[in-house]
Amino acid sequence: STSAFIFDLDGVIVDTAKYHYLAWKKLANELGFEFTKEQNELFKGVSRKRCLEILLDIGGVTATQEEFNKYMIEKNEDYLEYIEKMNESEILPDVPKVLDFLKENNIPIALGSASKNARPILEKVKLLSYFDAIVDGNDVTKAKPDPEVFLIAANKLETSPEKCIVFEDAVAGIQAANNANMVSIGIGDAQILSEADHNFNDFTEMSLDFLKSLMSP
Ligand code: B16
Ligand code: MG
Repeated sequence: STSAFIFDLDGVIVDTAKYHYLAWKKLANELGFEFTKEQNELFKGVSRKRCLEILLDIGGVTATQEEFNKYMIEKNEDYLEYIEKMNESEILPDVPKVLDFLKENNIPIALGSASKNARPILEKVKLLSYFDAIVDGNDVTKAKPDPEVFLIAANKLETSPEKCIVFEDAVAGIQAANNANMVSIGIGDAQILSEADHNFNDFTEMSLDFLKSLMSP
């Protein structure tokens, strides 16, 4: 089988973390407490349900199951209002260049994201057609650092895990890639993503020669 590339969404292809933050902050304020940008770091790569559990913990708020479900819906509706206004200008630097290069080399490409909103976001920024497979929050039962999301992606691309290269911005995502026996590439702070096989601040720092070197002959 050939090599394949798997992209995380939030923090790798687009910066939707800022919209997640605004929506969580609104909910926190409504519940009577503050939610900071620093605290939002803990939410990266984490499922919506887990994020709400952490948020309520931060605020020291207890919720009934009914309230919990209501907060989940409220947060997502606010988040979707931001997504609605997204366009190509929000694609992170050099992402199209990397996707085009992989396409030119006939390399299969998958998305491996914790988000249940991955498809509409890729549609909004007009990148959906690049992906041969999409695995997102609707497909998985176990969250990163469990390797499930990336293993399903490898399976869909009909390649073996060892042939897969994963781009991730979250610690749990790098761990998930490592747990899947894939090559892990950290996009972001190398100190935070120190478990990755390779590190880059963003795609502008990654040469096409480096990408080529990851492709099996
Ligand atoms: P949703 P990724 C993750 O996306 C985000 O980093 C995380 O902050 C968010 O809570 C999660 O998706 C779920 O998103 O509420 O849209 O289902 O980084 O795995 O692409
Ligand atoms: Mg991410």
